[in-house]
Amino acid sequence: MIKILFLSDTHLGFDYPIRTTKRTRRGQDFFDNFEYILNYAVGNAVDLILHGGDFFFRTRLPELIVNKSYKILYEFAKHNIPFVIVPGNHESSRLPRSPLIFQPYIHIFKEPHTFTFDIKGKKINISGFPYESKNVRDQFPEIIKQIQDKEKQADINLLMTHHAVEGCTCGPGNYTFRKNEDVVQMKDIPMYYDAILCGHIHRQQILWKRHQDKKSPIIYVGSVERTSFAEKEETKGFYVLEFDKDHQNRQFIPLKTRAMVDITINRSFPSIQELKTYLIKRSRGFDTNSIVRLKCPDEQNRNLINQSLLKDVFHSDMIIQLSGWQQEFKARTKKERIPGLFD
Ligand SMILES: [Mn+2]
Repeated sequence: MIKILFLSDTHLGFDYPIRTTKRTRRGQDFFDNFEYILNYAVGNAVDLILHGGDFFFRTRLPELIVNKSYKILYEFAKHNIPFVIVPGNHESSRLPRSPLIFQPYIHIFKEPHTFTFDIKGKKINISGFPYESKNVRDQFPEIIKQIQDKEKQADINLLMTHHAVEGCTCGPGNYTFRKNEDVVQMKDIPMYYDAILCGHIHRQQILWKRHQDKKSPIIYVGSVERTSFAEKEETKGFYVLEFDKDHQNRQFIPLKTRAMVDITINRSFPSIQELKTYLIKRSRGFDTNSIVRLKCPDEQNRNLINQSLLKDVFHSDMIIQLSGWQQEFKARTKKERIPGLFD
């Protein structure tokens, strides 16, 4: 049996403090989940790890982030488990160079290509291509042809992409990707892959490519942490895929993530004390490390809120986002200088 671990969208560096700060930051959460997955791979004798892209949170990165991330990969490479990455849009289809990742066990797609592995007497082909920013819809068939030319059919054939495939969904309104130029068309997905492994869409989901009586799963594993409130209801995790003769088995393993919660203040309060009591009541039961989005459409209410009120109501491990009025609040309350709430 071959065990393959699939993860994606680690967005390393997201909200990671470069200078010291008193405010609670989320940066380490992303690293923690990434390292949790690598430890899982070692502890559970995984044969191969595949990363679906957006390894980093953006293209131009502080050296501290690059080194911190690559040192983790460098250490992991000592376990001799091959690690394959398909670069995503957040890293502009390429990862920063570094001697730390010139390792025989680290494989990064620089062009359409197939990496071949011999594991437990089985031949495994991992095909893929870096994120294509120009009209992937029309270019995809040609890209597949380039890969196909190099490909010899193996015992297990997988395709990796960092793109939306027609029919995949995201966001609170279940936005569905259809025919735009940044969407791969279902009809263009070849039938000969045992599975298509995708990054880019942060929601875990499985689509199916069907042809006659055959079908292949198109697997979105999602991100390892929530990067926006659009993902607040989504469970984050990673897949362990097991391939045994003609059988494949999938297990989605959830990760710990910070809760995202909303409070909307939609009645008016005569005094600061009454507003405070209301907010304390509303936030009762929230995890102490939640991300709280505070919506306050009424200007009179907004004017009652100051830094010390927020400090009194919310736990210091919480992250408070003022939806649409953060700048206004900062400007109005900057003289209060209560450390830790916002930088
Ligand atoms: Mn992403």
